[in-house]
Amino acid sequence: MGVVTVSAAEQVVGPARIAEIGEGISQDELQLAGRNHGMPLEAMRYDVTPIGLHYLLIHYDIPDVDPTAWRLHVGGVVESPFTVDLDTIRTMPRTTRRVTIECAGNGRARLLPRPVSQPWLVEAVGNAEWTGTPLAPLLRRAAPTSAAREVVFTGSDHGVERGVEQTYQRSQSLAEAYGDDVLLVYEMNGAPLPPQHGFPLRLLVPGWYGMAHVKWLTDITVIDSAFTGFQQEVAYQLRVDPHEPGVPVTRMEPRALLIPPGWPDFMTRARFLHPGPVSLRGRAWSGYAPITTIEVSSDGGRTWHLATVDSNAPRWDWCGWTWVWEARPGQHTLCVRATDASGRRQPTEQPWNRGGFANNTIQQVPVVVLEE
Ligand SMILES: Nc1nc2c(c(=O)[nH]1)N[C@H]1C(S)=C(S)[C@@H](COP(=O)(O)O)O[C@H]1N2
Ligand SMILES: [Mo]
Repeated sequence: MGVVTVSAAEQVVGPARIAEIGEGISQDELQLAGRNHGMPLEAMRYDVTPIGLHYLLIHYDIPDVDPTAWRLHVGGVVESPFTVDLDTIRTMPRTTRRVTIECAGNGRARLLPRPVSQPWLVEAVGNAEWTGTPLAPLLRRAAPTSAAREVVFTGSDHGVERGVEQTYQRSQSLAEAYGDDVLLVYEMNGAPLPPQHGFPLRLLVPGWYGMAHVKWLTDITVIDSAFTGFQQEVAYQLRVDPHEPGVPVTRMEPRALLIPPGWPDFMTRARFLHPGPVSLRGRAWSGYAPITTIEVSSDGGRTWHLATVDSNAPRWDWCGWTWVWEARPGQHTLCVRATDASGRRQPTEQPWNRGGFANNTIQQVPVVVLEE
């Protein structure tokens, strides 16, 4: 199997475009937004996101996979390369885990200036119950040689991005790939993985932004160098200047989101509600450390109040939080911010980079509380 592609870094790849100030969302961005939908925020009411409400991000096309012909190849710098079919993977030790996945580009469309790509607002997240088998035993069976350094995961989807023709590929360090929580999954919410989420098999690296969870997996290739594929070295790097080396995008920064209360206006989605006590709730997650504190503000972030956090959530499951707001007539801006046990806290100022990645700026929800 020819799996590890020509280094994208060796090709001449132009920087992604940044929109002019005031430039509207284009037809190209609208086309992406239609294919790759977000999770309606009210779906945070469900502990596990129903499959059709989970966000989607598909760089190219959903590949046409024949499950009877499909095989997973494990090879590269290993003593014992092997190939397995789906039925065999299903007989391997089985684990189910709730894992929150968020796209690294979540929040991009609100950045100023706006990086031109999939124009997410804040809905690029979902929390599913994934079932599969741990990756580590398969790696051990292949027996990486002493030269092994990284593991490349290849999907079967193919396309072109900024002039580079490619098959979707991402790598992990050998240590990260051996992690206890890393799974090869074939079920989502108790059903076979649906086509849009990676049928028949996807990689799950809990805690990491979406791009790491390679869908439509066909190849696991151990390599003796640092992987330089497009999705590793060109995309998913934090850069302000297009020519700087970049910092790789890895784990999810902490974020809390609020289920917008009341009822929305159809076009603007501005919110209205009646005065009185309102139970505000939502979810929060971080790929670095458990969530320790959720604070809510009803005055645009001037004053903050401690919310009650459900700290019993399993590690990679988003945690619920609630706070009762005494809503008085008038206009208000509701905000929520999360802090995790590593000390990371959501910023007020946007963390701007050219890709619009890892932007966990505090969510703002303007509401109008009506007169009695
Ligand atoms: N093979 C492959 N895997 C992929 C992608 C892709 O386009 N192709 N998109 C990635 C990105 S950027 C994200 S955010 C998540 C989205 O997962 P979901 O569509 O199941 O929510 O899948 C990741 N895995
Ligand atoms: Mo993503």
